[in-house]
Amino acid sequence: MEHCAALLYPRVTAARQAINLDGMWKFRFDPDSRGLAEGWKDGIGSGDLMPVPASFQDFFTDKASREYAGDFWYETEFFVPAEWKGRGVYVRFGSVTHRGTVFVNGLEITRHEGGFLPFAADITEAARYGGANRLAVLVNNELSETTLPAGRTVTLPDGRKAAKPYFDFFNYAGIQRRVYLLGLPKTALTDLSLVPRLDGARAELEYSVETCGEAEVEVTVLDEEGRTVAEGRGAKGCLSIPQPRLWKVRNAYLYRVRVRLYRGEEVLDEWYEETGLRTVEIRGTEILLNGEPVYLKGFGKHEDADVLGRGYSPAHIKRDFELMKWIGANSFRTSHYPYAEEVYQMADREGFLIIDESPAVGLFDSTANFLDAGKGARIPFFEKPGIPELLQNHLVAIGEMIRRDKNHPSVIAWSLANEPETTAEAAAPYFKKLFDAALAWDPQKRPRTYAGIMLSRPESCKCYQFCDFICLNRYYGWYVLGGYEIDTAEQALRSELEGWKAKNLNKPFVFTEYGADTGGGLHKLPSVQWSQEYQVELLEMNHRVFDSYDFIKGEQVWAFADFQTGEGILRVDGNKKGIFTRQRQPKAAAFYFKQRWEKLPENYKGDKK
Ligand code: GCB
Repeated sequence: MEHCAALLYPRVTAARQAINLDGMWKFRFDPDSRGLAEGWKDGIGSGDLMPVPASFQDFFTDKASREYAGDFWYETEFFVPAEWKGRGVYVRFGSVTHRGTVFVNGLEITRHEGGFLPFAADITEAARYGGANRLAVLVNNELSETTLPAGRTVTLPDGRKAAKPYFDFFNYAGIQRRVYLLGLPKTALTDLSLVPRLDGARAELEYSVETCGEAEVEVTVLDEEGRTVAEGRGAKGCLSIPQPRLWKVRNAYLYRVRVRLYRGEEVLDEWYEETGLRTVEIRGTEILLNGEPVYLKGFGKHEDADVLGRGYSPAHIKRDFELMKWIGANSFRTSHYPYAEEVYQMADREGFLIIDESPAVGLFDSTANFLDAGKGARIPFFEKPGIPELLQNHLVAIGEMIRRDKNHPSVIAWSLANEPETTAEAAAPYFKKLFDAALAWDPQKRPRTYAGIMLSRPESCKCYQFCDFICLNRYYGWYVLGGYEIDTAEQALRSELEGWKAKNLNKPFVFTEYGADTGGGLHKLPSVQWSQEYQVELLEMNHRVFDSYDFIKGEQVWAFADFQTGEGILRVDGNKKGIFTRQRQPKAAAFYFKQRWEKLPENYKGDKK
C-alpha cells in the first residue's frame, strides 16, 4: 500500500499548511459522458452552484436530478501561494462517492475508486504557483456487483440510468466530505502507527514512523495539559508513559503524540495524532477493554440528514453524540461504511467504542433490491465471475480504512462486511483472505468480525469461524413473526441462540441489528406494528432474550435515527427503525433505552475477576 504525506489528517503545524476548499463549487450532470471529449476538464462551462461537502441529491426539486445515476462534474478555483514552490502540494478529498477523477489545470492527476475513504491528488507539478488553478472532478455514482457498496445500474426506456442498490439506504453521492489544499514538506512523515501496551500499572506506547526522504525522527508524548511525558528518537521505539491515565469507556483521556522530522536543527516536518492508552482483547466470551469486561450498548447508524444527505455535518455529529450520551450508550457501528474522520475524533474524546465497518454491503445475490435477498439467493454471490475484481476492491477498502483509523482508541474492532452471503461454500475462501489481511495490516491486531444476515444460521453459516466475535443482525418480530406472533418470534430467537450455544464457540456474540419500523407520531393501544408501543415491545422481547444468555456481550439496535432509502412499498419515505427521528428527536423507545442502559453497568455480564 502506498503511503503519502497528504493522507494523514490535515493539520496546520510548523511545517504543514492546509487551506480548506469547501464552499460553493460549480456542478453539472453529464448523462451522456461527453464531458471528457468536450474538454470539461478545462472548465465545465455553465453549471449550477453546489455546496461542498454535501450529497447533491436532496437539494433539487425535480425527481430526475435526485435519482440521477451516471457521471457528474464539480469545478472550483483555488490559489496556490508562491511561497509553496518547492513544497509538495496536494488536494486531499475526505471522500468522493463512489469514484472520482481529479483534473488540475486540465491535467488528469489521479483517480480513486470507493466513496468513503480519503485520497490525495499530488499537484506539485501541475500547480500554478502564485496564481489561480482550476480543479475539476469527474464523479460517478453507478453501482455494480464489483463495487462497494454493491448493486446494479439499469437503463430506463428513455435512456436515463437508475441505481438499483443491493442495500437499504439511499445511494447518496458527490463530494461528501471536506476538501483541503495542502502544502507539505518534501521530506515528510507519511505514516504513524501506535500500539499501546499495558502491564499492571505500567503503560507503554510502541510507535513506528514512515517517512519519505531521510530525516531524524523525534516523537513526543504530551498529556492533556500539554506537558511532555515521554520522548523518543528514531523511526521505531517503545515509550514508557509514567503515571499513565488510561482511555476508558465513556471516560477518555487523550495523549497527543507529536512527530517531528529533523535535519540538524531544522524542523522538516511536524504532525500530531491524539490517541489513548487502552487495550482491546477477546478472551473466551469476554470483550475486554484494558483487561476489564465491557458490554456494548448502542446503535447501528448512518451518516444521513435532511437536505445534506450523507454530507459531512459537524452539527449532526455533535447532536448525535449528545443524544448517545443522554441515552446511556457506549458504542456504535459505522454501518455500512467508514464515516468522516471527525466522527472518530469525537468518539475518541467522548470515550465511545466503535465497530468500524468497511463499505462492503450488498454482497448478496439480488436481482431487484436488497429485500429480495432475504428471500434466498439463486446464484451464490461469491461464485459470480466478478468476484476477483470485487475482492480486490474490498481488500483496498479494508487497507485504506485500517490505515486511516488504526490509531483511534475508539476503534475496537473491524467489521469487514455487512450481511454478506455467507451461506455458500464459495464465501469461505473470500472471507479468509479478508480476515488474514485485516490482521496483517492492523498494528493493534484488533478483533475482526462481519455483521451476519438472518439467513446465515448456526447450521448454514460458512464463515463464522473467522470472526473473533460474532455479530448477528436479527429481525425476529419484524420481518418474521411480527405483531401478534411476537411470542413465537421470541421462541424462534431463543431456538437460534440454542443452536449457536450448542456449537460451544467460546466467543462473544453482539447483536448488531434488531428493531422495528416505527412512525414518529404513531401510537396505538394495544400495539400494532409500526406503532411506538410495538417498537418498545419488540425491544423488550429482544432484551429479555439477550439477558438470558451470558455469551451475548452487546446490543446495538437498528437504528440510531430514521434514514433515507430508495422508494418502494416497504419503506415509507425511508427506513423508520430509528430510536430517534431523522430530525434527532426521541421516539418512545428512546426513553425506554435510557432507563435500561443507565442501569446496565459497563461490565454487565462480565466475569468478576
Ligand atoms: C439489515 C441491513 C440494514 C437495513 C435493515 C432493515 O439487515 O443491514 O442495512 O436497513 O436490515 O431495516 O431492514
